[in-house]
Amino acid sequence: MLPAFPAPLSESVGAAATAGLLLLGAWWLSHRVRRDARGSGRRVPDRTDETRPDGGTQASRLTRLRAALPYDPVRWLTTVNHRDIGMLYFAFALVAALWGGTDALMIRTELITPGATVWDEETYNALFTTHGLTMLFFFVTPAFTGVANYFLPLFVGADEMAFPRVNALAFWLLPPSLMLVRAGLVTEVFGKMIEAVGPRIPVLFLLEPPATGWTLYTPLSIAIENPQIDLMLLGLHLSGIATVLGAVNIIVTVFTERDPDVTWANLDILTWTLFTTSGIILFAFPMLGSALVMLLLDRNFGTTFFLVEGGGPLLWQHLFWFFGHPEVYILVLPAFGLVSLILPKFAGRKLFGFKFIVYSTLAIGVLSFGVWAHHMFATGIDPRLQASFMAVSLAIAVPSAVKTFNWMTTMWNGKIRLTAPMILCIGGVGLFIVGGVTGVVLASIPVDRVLHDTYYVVGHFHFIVMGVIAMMTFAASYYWFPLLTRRMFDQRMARVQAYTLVLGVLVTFFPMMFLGMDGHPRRWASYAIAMDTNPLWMYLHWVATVGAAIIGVSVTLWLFNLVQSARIGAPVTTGDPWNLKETGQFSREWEWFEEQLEERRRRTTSGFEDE
Ligand code: HEM
Ligand SMILES: [Cu+2]
Repeated sequence: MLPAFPAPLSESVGAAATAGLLLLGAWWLSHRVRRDARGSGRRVPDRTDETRPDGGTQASRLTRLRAALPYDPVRWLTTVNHRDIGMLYFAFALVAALWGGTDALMIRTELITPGATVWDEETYNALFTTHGLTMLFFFVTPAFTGVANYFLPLFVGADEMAFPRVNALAFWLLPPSLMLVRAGLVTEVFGKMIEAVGPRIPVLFLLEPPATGWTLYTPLSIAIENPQIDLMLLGLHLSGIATVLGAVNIIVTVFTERDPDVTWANLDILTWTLFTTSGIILFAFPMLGSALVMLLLDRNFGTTFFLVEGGGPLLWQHLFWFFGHPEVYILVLPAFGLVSLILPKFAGRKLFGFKFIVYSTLAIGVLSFGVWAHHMFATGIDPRLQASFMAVSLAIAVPSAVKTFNWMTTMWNGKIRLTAPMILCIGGVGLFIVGGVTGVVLASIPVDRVLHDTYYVVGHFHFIVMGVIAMMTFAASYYWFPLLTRRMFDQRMARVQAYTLVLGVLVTFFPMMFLGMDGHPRRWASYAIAMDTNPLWMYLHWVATVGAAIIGVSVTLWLFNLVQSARIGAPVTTGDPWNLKETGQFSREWEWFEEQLEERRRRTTSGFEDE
């Protein structure tokens, strides 16, 4: 008999599904509205043509509504334009981030009480698994691939990515990947919906949410019988293929599509980091792919790659972390690139030590493959081997520190403008210092023996994943908002949002450091057993949950601001909304934007606006 699916989880998933259906409805409706209004669905005007208030006539509500709705769906499904694909990546990453964020808030809700009272243990295990996987593979990676697709060609002066159709293919592999990883929840909601009006279809209840953790450690991941695990492995494999295709495209674009006056020596900093990241992807993801296939074979075809009598669980850990550690740099290097790009613009000075930032990026790219076993200090591998891995792990802190000092030096004596993206950059650098220093602490073998698998680790990596990686996606969204939408967001609301986010991250993840130092293991659904000896734990969890709520409010504010501003924000009429010309930092993407505006203006004055 299959265990009953916990009700609260399915309810929240139900809500997500309803929202999805609503969105789909709105999309379809927009298509209809457009068809009716224009007599055919073929030629759809550019969104902002209708809403620009400089035309003299006041746009009606319906016109504005229509203009705010998405374009022709057929175009979005078939586009091979790098900017369109970039936008698709952004939309996908946003959906994934909100989904993974819901998981995080549910995790935190469970931890308000010491017992497993809100959701049950099984659900909790599924939540941290899907949260981790969704955030890493379906939020961060697509968000940065979107940045690469939209901006990299503009930066290197290319008309397109090297392989536009491969580009579209890489994107369209992602939605099915996400669905495979999270299928259990989706089919289950479907089953419940059908059950509400008719028969119960048992097959829809076959999949239980995966509860392996994002590291998929064997023997657990082999032993669990749930067929959802197999789907998840296939989904991850598919997403890996998508990521590699994207990376190949980026590498080839940088090599072959550069404008003649863009040389390796004057390649901009963001392109350098995206290029290096793609290089790491090229080596790391096929590694994960092979390991996933081996795991699938062990689960389904009786091979013994990772069984105790065969290769053993330690082999899995070696293979996994040989991918897994480079993966953390795949996530963080583009974020570093964004700091290096955006921070100088609002510090009023050019990036200090440009060359050293490039060298340190390349150094990190290489070294990232040499440190994997620092994740395995507690597994009983040879102590001499551990010492070697400790040495390399400490070495990789050096290039990271080089970057940090360069950012700080860039701000030194600068004319700092505390715009929202700048607040997020400064906050991000500060939080990264906390995350980085705690990482160095963990790289020390004796300390890691004590802190391994405690909340200290969760605190450490969230200062990085949330504190700098997610933070820089927000910063970039503000910085490029005028370019993406030709409108300005509400700057005051954005500043409030930025400060709230920094505060929220501190309040959420600092308590975890103390929990960890106090010995609280991670991945516990219930800590009731320890409450007699550690009465403080519950309060620390409360603080962290309050912090997560603050982050939730902040994210809502961001979403509200950007959605509203994309609809009715003040139109941007200059190619230089951030006054970058003043300090000689008017970069290529803004040049491109200025040209676009110019062309638009020409068309308007010669009366071709609506064509
Ligand atoms: C609102 C923000 C967030 C909150 C409140 C949050 C909270 C949590 C919590 C409580 C855990 C489980 C700890 C445990 O028991 O092991 C966790 C795990 C994790 N989180 Fe987050 N998180 C947030 C954002 C993020 C982001 C932005 C990322 C990645 C970009 C991320 C990646 C991960 C990963 C990889 C794990 C490990 C999952 C595992 O143990 O297998 N989180 N998070
Ligand atoms: Cu590592």
